[in-house]
Amino acid sequence: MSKRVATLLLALAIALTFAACGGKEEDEEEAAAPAKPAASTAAAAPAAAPAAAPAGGGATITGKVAFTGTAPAKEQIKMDADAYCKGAHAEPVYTQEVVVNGNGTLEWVLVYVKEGVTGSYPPPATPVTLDQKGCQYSPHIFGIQAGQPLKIVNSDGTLHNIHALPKVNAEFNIGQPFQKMETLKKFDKAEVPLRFKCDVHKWMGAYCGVFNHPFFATTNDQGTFEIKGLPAGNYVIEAWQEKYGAQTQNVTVSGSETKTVDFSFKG
Ligand SMILES: [Cu+2]
Repeated sequence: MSKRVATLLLALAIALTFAACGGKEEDEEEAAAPAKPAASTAAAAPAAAPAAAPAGGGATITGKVAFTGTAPAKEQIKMDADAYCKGAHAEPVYTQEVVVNGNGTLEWVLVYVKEGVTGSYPPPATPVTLDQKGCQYSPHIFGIQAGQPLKIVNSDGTLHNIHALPKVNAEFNIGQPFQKMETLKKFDKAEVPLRFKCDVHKWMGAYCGVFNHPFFATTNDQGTFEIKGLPAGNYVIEAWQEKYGAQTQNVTVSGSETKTVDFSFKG
């Protein structure tokens, strides 16, 4: 019995020692953090720059992309050419060139700051994933930074080949014959739009915008978008839709305000 008590006391003592050490380390880190900028003035600045916050600000641009006029008839994709693709869907699949949401807005519109960004925004190390799933690209439209990794994934048990068709970046065309294959690519220069197609399944298509900054978004199934972290300034905002083209609007933001910029495309 006494041996057991001793063991318990020993365990408690060890636990307290660890807790004390942990606490001390935290305190040291907390104390060290604010002191850093003062201690290592100019030399530390470039090292800190790649973090998410550096040149950014606190303003937000949000809005929605409306659709007016007559929506084009939904076009069903016939996947009969590939039994795997056909078997991957229990429900009919439609093209995503024009997707009018139930609330009269458009999905898959790329909205981005076209002009006005100053400062440097190094590309994130985190990749953007472009999946091939059910013989469709996911996402259909997306933004990526120049130099940011693009992870191309084949979630299907059939051959896809991903054929990027840039105008200013380097073209590539790679086959992914097996399920779960992954390929990392990147684009070096800003370019909007940049098309992808699959030479095996002619219905497969996707677009991305390549930017030198992180201020871009794609409208969702409510037709809305949000661009956060903008520094104060005057900006030209562009909305690009693959069938209806591009529209621009000017906006000025300051501080941590949120400005609304709505667009409307006519069918
Ligand atoms: Cu394919």
